[in-house]
Amino acid sequence: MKITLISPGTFHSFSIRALSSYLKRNGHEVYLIFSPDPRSPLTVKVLDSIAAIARGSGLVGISVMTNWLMRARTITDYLHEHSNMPVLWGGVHPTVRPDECLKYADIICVGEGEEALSELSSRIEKGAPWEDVRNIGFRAGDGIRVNPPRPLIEDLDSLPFLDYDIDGHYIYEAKGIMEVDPKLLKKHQSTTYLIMSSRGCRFRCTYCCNDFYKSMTQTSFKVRMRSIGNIIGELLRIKQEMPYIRMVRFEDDDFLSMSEELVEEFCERYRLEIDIPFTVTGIIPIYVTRKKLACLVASGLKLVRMGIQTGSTRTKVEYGRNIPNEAIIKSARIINEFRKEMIFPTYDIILDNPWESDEDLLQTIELLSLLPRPFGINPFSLTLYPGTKLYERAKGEGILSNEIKEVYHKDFYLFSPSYLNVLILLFNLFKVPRPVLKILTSKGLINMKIRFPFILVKAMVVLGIIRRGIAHLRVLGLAGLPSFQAIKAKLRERYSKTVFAPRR
Ligand code: B12
Ligand code: SF4
Repeated sequence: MKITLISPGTFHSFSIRALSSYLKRNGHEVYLIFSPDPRSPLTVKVLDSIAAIARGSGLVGISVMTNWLMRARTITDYLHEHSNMPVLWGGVHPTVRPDECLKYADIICVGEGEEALSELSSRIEKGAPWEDVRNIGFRAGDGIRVNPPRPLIEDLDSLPFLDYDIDGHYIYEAKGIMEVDPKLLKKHQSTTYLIMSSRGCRFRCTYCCNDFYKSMTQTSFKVRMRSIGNIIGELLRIKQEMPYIRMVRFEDDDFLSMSEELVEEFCERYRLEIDIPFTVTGIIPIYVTRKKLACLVASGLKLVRMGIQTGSTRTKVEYGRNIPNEAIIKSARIINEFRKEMIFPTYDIILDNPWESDEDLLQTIELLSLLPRPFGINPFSLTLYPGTKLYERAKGEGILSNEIKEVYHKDFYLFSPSYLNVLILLFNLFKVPRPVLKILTSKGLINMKIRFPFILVKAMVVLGIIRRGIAHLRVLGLAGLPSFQAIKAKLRERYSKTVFAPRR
């Protein structure tokens, strides 16, 4: 059967590439459409082209994160107006908000999609009833019906690699839809290849979807790992098919939860068979050990991004990640031992938490002042995604007055330019000397509740990017440096206005 899958906001969609390979292996004909930019306008021309590519599909599937809901809706409404193809939504938002998504989509998939979509497609193709397929939901009578979840796929090695065959792949941008050819693939792929070696996380932070997933599937805190051979196999293929890849980026929720023995096995094979510099974007402090780091650095690890989120003892408990500051400092010190071989690490910090007091933020500032330099900060404005415990708390306390604005369309890069937030951002640029910090954190100054002009925050962010660029050049030269296109896209993603409605 012909199936068209759409990623409305990223070219690096693991989900639709994984689903596509799985469906192809089961004999289906799959077309993929990507929007590399979640803010590119959905013009009527673009929507017409999507409808034309999808024409004749037995199913059109859209991957939906919360911030893509309106885009998914625009595409779905258009397809409903101009065709009779059933539209199926899957991904994190339909999983946490099935009722809301079924106002627009004909069918939804909750949780993992490979087996559910494949079974659904085969049944539709044969004209057989599909209403009992597990993980699938649909409108029934006055309400909705969501079938029971199926067990998670335990053997990740049994899944085919991501679909990077460019036949039948399209990209849409404001100027229209283009067929992916090797040149366009290279342009959007840039020089970095994104990979996941596992699914799941041992934690269940109260602002993250993992908490919901675990309750839904009644699973423990297990991380499902691919075998090292399987990961190396994917990368060997990429090395051969995309010789321009200069950097591999592991996007796992928690890459370092691997045992030291597994890390050693990975490092040995990676160094011998792949030998491309790599970065790891998801690190939880308690899993950092000197042995793991030394081994990874010797195999080409060049950058790590670690989640700190807060230095406040109280907030840590509320976030469900009670990692003591001593453990964070210890991990940061270990990472710092490798500063000559690596680009300085970056640490995620969550700002704008409505339940945090000045005292909590001062504890975060204190923690940052104790971390060995150099490092950078990724400041995020707390976004209360549906399905998370913090969202439920905020709803219960009446904190969210306009969910569309404050959640669905929230820009988590745009944090409030308050005095203490800007003070935290200073650590992204340089070491703040203790005596200066003492003055800056004095009660008198804090109580003045100064708010800086937003342009200052933007300037600080840009300076931070320049600082990272210089560090990158020092360690890696031009290898793996994002292309001008990629930087432009990133800045656009951060600072341009989102367009949801179709434009004529
Ligand atoms: C890798 C990743 C990314 C990648 C790719 C994102 C993507 N959508 O493909 C990148 C780096 C681009 C990214 C960016 C962002 N991400 Co992100 N990301 C992840 C991460 C770590 C893994 C997702 C993944 O690819 N898993 C592997 C694939 C195979 O699984 P999957 O996506 O869940 O897909 C399966 C099912 O959901 C289902 N499915 C998915 N789509 C569809 C479609 C159909 C038709 C069907 C039938 C089934 C189906 O089947 C798939 C296969 O089993 C998750 C955390 C997590 N653990 O899920 C966060 C997560 C998805 N990201 C999140 C967020 C918030 C973002 C950002 C908005 C901000 C940020 N933190 O950087 C940006 C958005 C960028 C943008 N352009 O809009 C949130 C989303 C929350 C929400 N409610 O929407 C998550 C859940 C993390 C969290 N905080 O809870 N992200
Ligand atoms: S550690 Fe990261 S991925 Fe894991 S539950 Fe917490 S926020 Fe989510």
